[in-house]
Amino acid sequence: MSLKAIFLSALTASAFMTGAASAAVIGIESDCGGTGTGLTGSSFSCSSDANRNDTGNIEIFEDGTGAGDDDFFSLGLGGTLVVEFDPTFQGPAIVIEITNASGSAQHQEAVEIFGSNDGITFTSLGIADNQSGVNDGTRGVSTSLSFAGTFAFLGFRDISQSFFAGTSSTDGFDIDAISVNSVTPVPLPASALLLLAGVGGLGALRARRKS
Ligand SMILES: [Ca+2]
Ligand SMILES: [Ca+2]
Ligand SMILES: [Ca+2]
Ligand SMILES: [Ca+2]
Repeated sequence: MSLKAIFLSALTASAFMTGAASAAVIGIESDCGGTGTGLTGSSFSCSSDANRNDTGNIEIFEDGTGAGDDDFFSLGLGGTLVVEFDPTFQGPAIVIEITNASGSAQHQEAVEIFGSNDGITFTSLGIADNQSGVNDGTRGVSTSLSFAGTFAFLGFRDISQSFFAGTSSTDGFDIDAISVNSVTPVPLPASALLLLAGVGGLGALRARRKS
């Protein structure tokens, strides 16, 4: 089964929340809350807490704004998450991580973030971690990631153990909320539409003359 088919078959409206009025998140898949993703690594271990394996805890915003609400999804150590958007998005992307305490040094966690346009080939966009992000003073650490280009898929792969040697993390990077900037499709100007209509009319005329 192709990844696209997996996304569509796994699509459930209740599985995620969208912040924008025009819902443009068309799929979400994860190792620990679903059936795997195009980013799946050789091994991963998920949280033993079922609530942390619920991707519905991730609020997704597409207007560049957004805030966490303290419930979250744990990627799992080495685990991945992929969200598909339509229309596409551009940077910056914001991800809000949850720490057990403000800037907890015991639960160091990090994630590599990827972009893709086909859900198969992923490009690394950067890394977020809960030690260098902006702490909101309670539990959320916000990281804003700038990158070039537009993408349809946003991917995450937990790298806590390789990024922080000796971390005590047992369930990897914890995602409270995600925000991207949707790329609004540019409508064709009226003159272009008239031109297209004219070209179409010409073709019809030619077809009539030939017959
Ligand atoms: Ca929530
Ligand atoms: Ca955490
Ligand atoms: Ca965690
Ligand atoms: Ca949340």
